[in-house]
Amino acid sequence: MSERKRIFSGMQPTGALTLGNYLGALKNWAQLQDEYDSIFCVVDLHALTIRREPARLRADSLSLLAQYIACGIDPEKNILFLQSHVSAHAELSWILNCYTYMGELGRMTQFKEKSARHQDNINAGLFTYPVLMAADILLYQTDLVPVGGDQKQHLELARDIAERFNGIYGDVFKVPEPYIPKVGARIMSLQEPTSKMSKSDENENAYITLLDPPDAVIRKFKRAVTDSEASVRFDQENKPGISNLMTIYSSVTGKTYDEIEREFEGKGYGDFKLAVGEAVVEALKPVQGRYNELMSSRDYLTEIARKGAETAEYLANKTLRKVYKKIGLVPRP
Ligand code: ATP
Ligand code: LTN
Repeated sequence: MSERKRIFSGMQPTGALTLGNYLGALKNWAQLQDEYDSIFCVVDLHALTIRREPARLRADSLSLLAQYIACGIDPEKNILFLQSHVSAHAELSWILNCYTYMGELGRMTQFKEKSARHQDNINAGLFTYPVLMAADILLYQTDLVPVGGDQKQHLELARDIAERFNGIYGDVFKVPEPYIPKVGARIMSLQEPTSKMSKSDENENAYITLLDPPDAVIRKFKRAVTDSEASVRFDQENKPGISNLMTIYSSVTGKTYDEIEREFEGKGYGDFKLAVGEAVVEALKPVQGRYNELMSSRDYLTEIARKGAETAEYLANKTLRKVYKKIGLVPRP
């Protein structure tokens, strides 16, 4: 690889991606891929923290790879692979567990939220999830990690772990920086605009997926929860629903909030919701077309994953060997 700076990011194969995943992260991956050496991972090991049907997990993993490519991630220019194909992730994760404190992990908002939501399965993996994420990032000497706003805390922990480790053993890891978009870092639920749009929401009217057909997209936007004031104006605090729709519209069309306010001056919410829906349908059309093509060429997808894992493994093992040596494990004769 060249001397360009490096990006690493990943998503869990837990079903079709939402507009939140796209606007918060994937759109930036696509924009940054020309400037950076990029590694994009399907983090299938992370997805095990929630009980899944094996066949579903298998199908979702290749489907996620296809969604990355359909959203414009070029498999010729970037490394695309499945986390479980490179064993260094699990290995470094164990090591880093020994350099991470219970207190730090207990403070993670995502752990608190997920353990409240899955009370019947608060497993140790859910607790150490951010350590595996730190391993993902640190293995590749990553400069920049493009993610949505909800991952900021996990990234700060990854930085703390890297600095702690480097403090003891010298410069082993590059300390990564987060890359979080100014607009779209936190797309909210269409039904409950004060909580995050999430693909695991029980109410499917709460989220738009990249694979939703046009009529579903329009219907979900029409039903989006708003306020009773009937003026299209950005005010996150008092008008979270409308502000969220404005964020989506702005991210998809590139229009500023001021331009949007002017465009819908004197018009009702019905017109605005329809315009947002139509803009999203337009944006998703090419993505869905490419996705369907890719899903019918399974061999092409598995070949990308195979090649990606090969390169990723080479890079990851360089770091892992260095770590093993630094901490005093005897090199394999
Ligand atoms: P969950 O079902 O737990 O909500 P998720 O949608 O957060 O899962 P992940 O695979 O964990 O899915 O997240 C992938 C990426 O999408 C991360 O970078 C995350 O920050 C980003 N992301 C997720 N939801 C949103 C959202 N509502 N707005 C902006 N970015 C988001
Ligand atoms: N925890 C992330 C997914 C993730 C990730 C990563 C993101 C796992 N490993 C490495 C960036 C870099 C999430 O979005 N829930």
